[in-house]
Order: sequence, then structure tokens, then C-alpha cells
Amino acid sequence: MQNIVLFGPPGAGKGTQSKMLIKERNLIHLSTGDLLRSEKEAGTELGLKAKVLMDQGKLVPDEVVIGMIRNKLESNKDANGFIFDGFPRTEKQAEALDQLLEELNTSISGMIALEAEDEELIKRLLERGKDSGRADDQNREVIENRLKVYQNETAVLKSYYQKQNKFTSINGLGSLDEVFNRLNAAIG
Ligand code: B4P
Repeated sequence: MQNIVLFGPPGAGKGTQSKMLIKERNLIHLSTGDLLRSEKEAGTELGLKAKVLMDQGKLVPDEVVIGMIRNKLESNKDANGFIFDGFPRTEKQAEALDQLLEELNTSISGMIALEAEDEELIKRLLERGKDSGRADDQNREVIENRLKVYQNETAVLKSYYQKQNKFTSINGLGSLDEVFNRLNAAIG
């Protein structure tokens, strides 16, 4: 199994590049952001609770996202592998993911971080907010909060994967194809 964590701050291109990658490689795309937005749209209790946090740019509790990923892994046991997009976002999530994959006799192949500076990220997200309907993309303060949460709670995962010799960082600036080529070169 090829299991890749696509990592980076909000707006770095994780969702965009994941969609390009699954077209080329026979992998399953697991985006906790997309899963949470589906719950929101379906108006489930979980979705309504998540909405409040997401709209403020805060993280949803670990147990919620870990549970969602567990369900997806269990229902896709025969997959060739997975692209994890936006997950893990905390050390607790990373540890849970290692354990879940171990239960399936597999592990993370590598974590690739897309790098871009804050002003570029804010610009991209505000641009997407014009027609995405996402409340968290429409307000500069909320976006800045998401970037702060990334620095405070998520960026530490680089050293988590570095310790396992699984960390690669690539430049997230440039055209979609330029970034995609760098990503493919990093995955090998
Ligand atoms: P996510 O859905 O993961 O959203 P995101 O971090 O904003 O990144 P996304 O992948 O969507 O955007 P992309 O960079 O591709 O999270 C949303 C919220 O859900 C979180 O704030 C949190 O509340 C909650 N959540 C999700 N996962 C969680 C977890 N594990 N734990 C707890 N809470 C969780 O693209 C952004 C824009 O840039 C796009 O418009 C794209 O077209 C553009 N773009 C991409 N690449 C570009 C390039 N090279 N040049 C120019 N523009 C580019």
C-alpha cells in the first residue's frame, strides 16, 4: 500500500494536488475537511457541531476526525493506498493514524509538506471564498486564525514524521502543474 500524507497550511494546495494525484495513481483520497463539509451539508448532529468550529477557523475535536478516518479505512481495506489530505493535524491524530494503519498491516509511506508564505495563502483562500460558499474562506481574520492554529498545533507534525525519516518539503508556489511535478518527483 502507498499511503501519503499531504501536508501544509490552509491554502497550500493539499486538496487541489490530491485530486490531481488520485487521477494518476490508483489511491483513495481522504480529506477530513471534505468529510466534515459533507456532514455539515447533510445537517447531521456532528456536522452542526463541526460547523461552529470550522466557521471560526478552529480544529474539530480529535475523536471526531479520528472516528471518521477509522470508518473510511475499515470500509476500504482492499485499497491500493490512501492520500491523507488535511489529516493528521495534531500529534494525537498522527499517533492514531499510525495505529489504525498498523491494524491493517500497513504504514505511512511518506509525508510531503507544501510550503507557501502566509500572504500568498491568504490571497488564495480569499479568492476561493468569492465563490466556494465557505464561510471560513471569506473573512481575513478567520483565515489568519487558521494559519495561527496551523503554526501552534499542526506544524509540529513535521518533526513527528522527520523522526521516522518520512518527511519531505516542497515549494508550493508556481502553477498547478509545476507543483504537481515536484510532488510526483518527491513521491517517486
Ligand atoms: P480543509 O478542508 O483541510 O481546508 P484547507 O486547509 O483550507 O485546505 P484545502 O486543501 O481545502 O485548500 P487548498 O490548499 O487545496 O480544512 C477546513 C477546516 O476543517 C479546518 O479549518 C478545520 O476546522 C476542519 N478540519 C479539517 N480537517 C481537520 C482535522 N484533521 N482535525 C481537526 N479539524 C479539521 O487550496 C486553496 C486554494 O488555493 C484553492 O482555491 C486552489 O485553487 C488554490 N490553489 C491551490 N494551489 C495553487 C497554486 N499552485 N497557485 C495558485 N492557487 C492555488
